[in-house]
Amino acid sequence: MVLAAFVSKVRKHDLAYLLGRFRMVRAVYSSGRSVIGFFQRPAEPRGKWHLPTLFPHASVPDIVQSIRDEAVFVGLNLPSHIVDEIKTFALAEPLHAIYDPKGPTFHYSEVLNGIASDGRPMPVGGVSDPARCPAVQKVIDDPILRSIVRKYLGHEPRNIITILAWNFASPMTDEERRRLKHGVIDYHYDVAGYNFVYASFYITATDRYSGAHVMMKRSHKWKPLRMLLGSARASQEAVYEQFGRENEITIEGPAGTGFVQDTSCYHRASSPTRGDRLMLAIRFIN
Ligand SMILES: O=C(O)CCC(=O)C(=O)O
Repeated sequence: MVLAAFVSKVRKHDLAYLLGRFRMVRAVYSSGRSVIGFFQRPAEPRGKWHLPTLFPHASVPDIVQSIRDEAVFVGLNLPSHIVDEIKTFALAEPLHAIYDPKGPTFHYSEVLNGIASDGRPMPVGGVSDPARCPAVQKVIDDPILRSIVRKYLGHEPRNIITILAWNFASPMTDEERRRLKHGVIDYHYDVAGYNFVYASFYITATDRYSGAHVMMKRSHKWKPLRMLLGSARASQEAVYEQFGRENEITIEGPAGTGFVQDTSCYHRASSPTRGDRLMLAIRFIN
């Protein structure tokens, strides 16, 4: 049964979706990429490594070690001028509904209690191409962040996907949120490619009532076969039973709080009920 479901999923996805969930495959991919990278290494490092960093106090080895051990490092925090610039940008930009990306756009100020002014329920609203914001681009290009990513993955990532989205507080039920494609409120692990690591930053102060990110520490290291071959989603009970409730953390913090995560761990967003959350997520893949 589980195998049949897996095969059918594989048919609908690609090879990376089939293989990227296995730690061994990720390790082999990484080693291959670093060997290729060694021979292709340019005389001068490519990119914008000469830029000043936004994280002058970060210790790259400690952060990488924390992601290896725990699946996350919390505390790669953005300076307030960058937070302010990103927030101003997201307040002014047209947003699209997560469940209707080609539908009518709306602005942050037009959403009240999770309802847009045209009456559509709105769990999440995203900004198109957020790297247009110079402050977002500075975060993407940050030499310390890129060094963390390179050292964790073992190679330079080929794809970077940037998401800047508001999660709107509302009395909406979780069932309604799921129906409106806010399925990440349920525990799941990501299979974004053969290898990946994400950096996320709260642009608004965030706690458990305003959509805090929740995760199971160390669940990136090993999963039983039924969790690897079956759906990437799992019930809270199954995750607690497998990894221990004591390993669950809720990441709360002031605006600017940043965390770098191996999202092959079980994680989820919480449903905001009392405050909106604006989060910048940068996905470094393959
Ligand atoms: O929004 C969040 O806190 C979680 C997002 C997430 O789970 C995902 O993108 O896979």
